[in-house]
Amino acid sequence: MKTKFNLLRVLCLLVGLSAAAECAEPPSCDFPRRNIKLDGDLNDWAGIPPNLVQGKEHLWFGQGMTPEKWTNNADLSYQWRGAWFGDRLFFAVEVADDHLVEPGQASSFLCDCLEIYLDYNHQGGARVKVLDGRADVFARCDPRELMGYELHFLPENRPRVYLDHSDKYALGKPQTNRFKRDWAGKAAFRKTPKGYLMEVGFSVPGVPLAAGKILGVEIGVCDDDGKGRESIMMWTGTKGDFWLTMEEYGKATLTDTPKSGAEAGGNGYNAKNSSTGCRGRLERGRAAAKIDDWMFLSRRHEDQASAQ
Ligand SMILES: [Ca+2]
Ligand SMILES: [Ca+2]
Ligand SMILES: [Ca+2]
Repeated sequence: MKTKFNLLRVLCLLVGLSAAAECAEPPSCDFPRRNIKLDGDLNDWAGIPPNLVQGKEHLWFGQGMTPEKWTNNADLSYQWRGAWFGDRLFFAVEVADDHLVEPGQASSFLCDCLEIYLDYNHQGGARVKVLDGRADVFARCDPRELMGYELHFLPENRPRVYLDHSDKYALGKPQTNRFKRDWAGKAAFRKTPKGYLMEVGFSVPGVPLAAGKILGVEIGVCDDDGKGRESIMMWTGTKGDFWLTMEEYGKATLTDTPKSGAEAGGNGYNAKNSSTGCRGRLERGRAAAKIDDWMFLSRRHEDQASAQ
């Protein structure tokens, strides 16, 4: 009987694996064409479904961050949306964070901080392509080497912006003026009952936009609750080196017409049904766990067979 029971479990796991395999790609969403006013009021985003980033599957670990330092979705979680108009990209990020802390760490990314990663040609590969053979990728910043961008935004009344590693994201060396001047950039911030929201828009220099264009996108939000950075949550749930490689970024397609929540991709999120749709890599993570389970069960099955 035991053997039959285990065989049944193995079969169930295999069915689960094939279902998960259909969702093995990174997450994707649409950026509808819509002009957005960057004023901290999100009414102009109505009808665009948010991508939900909630739950421990989205945590990235390393650099002193461990699972225990994240309590729950009230400690840190978020949802985000994207849009485009002309040559500008827009992002709205609503963050739940129980303690919004004034930036006080040495680097922007060690503070409460929004990070946007852009693979503007959706080419994957290294985000910084070293031309001079140096070992330390970030020892200098050559604009010709930037295959993609890592942007940081600090949640404060006049958000400081960091564009690249010219000054290694040192807190005291923001690039906000360059963001305004060269990127036609603007960032708005507002406190909310559960945390804060940020609404940002910019034109990536030299990158024209058009309907149908696909961007690689990764979003991260860092959390400092007063004792330094404790957590970062990634949209894709990657556990990889997202600041170095664009291989696992999600896919954002610029579309001409807004779509309803059910059609628009994203996480398939709407208020009544937050668990539908393809969750991309998170499903793959679960699939990996199931493979381990399956191998474990197989071994157990073999053990039992040889014992009989
Ligand atoms: Ca607005
Ligand atoms: Ca927090
Ligand atoms: Ca915080």
